[in-house]
Amino acid sequence: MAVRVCCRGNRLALHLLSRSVSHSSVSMESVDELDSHTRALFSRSAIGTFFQERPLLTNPFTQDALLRAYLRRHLPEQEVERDLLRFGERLVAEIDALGRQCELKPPVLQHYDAWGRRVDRILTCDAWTRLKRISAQEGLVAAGYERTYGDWSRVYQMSKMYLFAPSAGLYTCPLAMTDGAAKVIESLGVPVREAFERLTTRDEKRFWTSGQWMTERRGGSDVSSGTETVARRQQDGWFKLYGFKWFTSATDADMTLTLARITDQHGRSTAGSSGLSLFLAEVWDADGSSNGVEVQRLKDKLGTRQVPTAELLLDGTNAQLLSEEGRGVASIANMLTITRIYNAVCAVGAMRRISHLCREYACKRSAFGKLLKDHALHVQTLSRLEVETRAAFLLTMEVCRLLGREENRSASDRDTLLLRLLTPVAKLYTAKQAVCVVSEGLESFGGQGYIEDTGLPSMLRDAQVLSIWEGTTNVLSLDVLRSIAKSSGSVLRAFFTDVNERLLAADASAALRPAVASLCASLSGLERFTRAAASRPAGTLELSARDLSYSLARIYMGALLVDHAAWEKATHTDVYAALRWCEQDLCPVVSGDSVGCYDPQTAAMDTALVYDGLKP
Ligand code: UCC
Repeated sequence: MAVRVCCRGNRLALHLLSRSVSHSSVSMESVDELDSHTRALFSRSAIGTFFQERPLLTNPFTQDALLRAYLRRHLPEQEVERDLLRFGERLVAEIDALGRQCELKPPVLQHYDAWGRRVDRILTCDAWTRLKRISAQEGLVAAGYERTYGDWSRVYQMSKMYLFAPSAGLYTCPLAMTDGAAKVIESLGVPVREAFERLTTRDEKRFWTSGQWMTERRGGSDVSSGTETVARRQQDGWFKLYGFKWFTSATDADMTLTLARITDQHGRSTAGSSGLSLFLAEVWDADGSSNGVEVQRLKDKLGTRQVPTAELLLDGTNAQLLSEEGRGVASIANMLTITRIYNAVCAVGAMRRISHLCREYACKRSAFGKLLKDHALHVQTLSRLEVETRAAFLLTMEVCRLLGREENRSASDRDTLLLRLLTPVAKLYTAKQAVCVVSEGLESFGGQGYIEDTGLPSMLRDAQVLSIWEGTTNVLSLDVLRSIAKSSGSVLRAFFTDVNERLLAADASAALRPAVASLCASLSGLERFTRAAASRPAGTLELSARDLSYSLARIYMGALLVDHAAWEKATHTDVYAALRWCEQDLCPVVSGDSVGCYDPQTAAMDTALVYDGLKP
């Protein structure tokens, strides 16, 4: 009732307001009248009549022109389209709200029960538990192992994951590790059938998630010298683990893969990478008590607050050896490949979501007399975000395609080499893009982008982790160098051949010629740089690693955009996106080299600059 009275008052006040402003002279009487009606308009619960419409989430699959075109081109199964259409509706109607609840109700650690017993329970909200069930029902991990679509199975699975990620309250984190653990078990061929079956099931009652406990206090990125956890062999062939894990994500998982050093009968172990072995441990015993795991505390993080991240003391945790002794890092590398691909998928998912929200909002927000969508400068900004998102999408999907081919045993040698090279490239580059795109996206909402209960700020917080976990940008740039060195340059030869073939195929298109020309020039420059780098002073390659990785990413993304735009059913927007992408510096490593960025004296100058003025 009160509201209705207010509304009537507002209408009257508006009428009077418009009457009064149309007269040049206003009597005292009408000022009073105006005053009282203005009070009716702006007092107590009456706070004015204008309320900005919020951006609405609608089916993210139907809204996604590039995803739909990509699938029409490569995986035109009706069944896939129907599933993604249905899933898109479920995301809007159910999943998105669950993800938001996970942000609002972060996990807590209960150290003791009411009677003083140490219990170390990680209490998560109902929405988190429901997301686990939904993940199983939807086959979000299972689809990667059912291989229903042959070479394209990973593309199907990751298309779904990409739609899921921005609504899922970081449930993608446990799914990434679950998928990674399944991959390790499958590739090592070890007899842990129950674990594998549970990680890859669609049965929500049997579904397990896995953790990945790699990081220790000394460790961080340097897992090999930083891992102190030891494994003592038991009579029955199992091991007991003792150590302290400093960052364990989604610690409510059912099982985990972890690294430890096997000790001999005198308690001695081997230092370095060759001393590390890979273990599987179930986190909880059958009675619900933990398997020798004490949760010290949960981490207080910038973002990913939905995910319980813990410090763990392993005090006699029963574990099964999975790898050959001393082959821990090489064995867990398969998990890293999967989690790094997930990272890229989630990065693109975040970019796509913010771009869609921005463009939707621009259709309903007016400023300076017209909708934002009619301000050319605003739309130019959104168009730049769109180009970044498209490039990131195509690179990420290509990596998923290569993974699918490898798992379906149809990968050529070139596919395998490209998968090795492009996995770290995609992870490191899309993570950086996601931070920039999400940040710019928030800005396009003005002040509202900075307001917590719009749900927008958490997108930026969560994007920031993408360049940190699963290997920072520099660690992954060094992984790019590792892949080049380990393959004696074959990964680069595969790269050059592949890009050249794509460009040749696209050269017939006149509209794409400027993009192709720019890519050809950049590719030649990159080839010259990598050939010359071998004979340069030690340290040159390391100094150039980040710019080299960025060059690989930009050139490959350009080649994929051109390839997509050259498809006979491509649209003029596909061509425009390719042209715009190729206008930037596609090969920053050549630009950097031309101004001496990787010369030995530059390293000394960098040091002098960084430490300028530092007092001992
Ligand atoms: O756990 C974390 C958070 C969990 C959350 C997961 C969710 C993510 C999903 C996101 C979606 C939202 S964060 C912690 C993650 N930690 C890391 O990523 C570690 C970063 N550090 C590295 O990557 C380093 O480069 C190390 C640890 C791999 C370096 O180890 P080493 O032992 O010093 O390196 P080596 O000696 O070069 O490599 C040892 C072996 C070699 O094989 P062999 O012995 O056959 O020559 C390497 O070729 O491992 C092999 N190897 C690889 N193989 C190393 N890296 C790779 C690779 N990337 N691919 C294949």
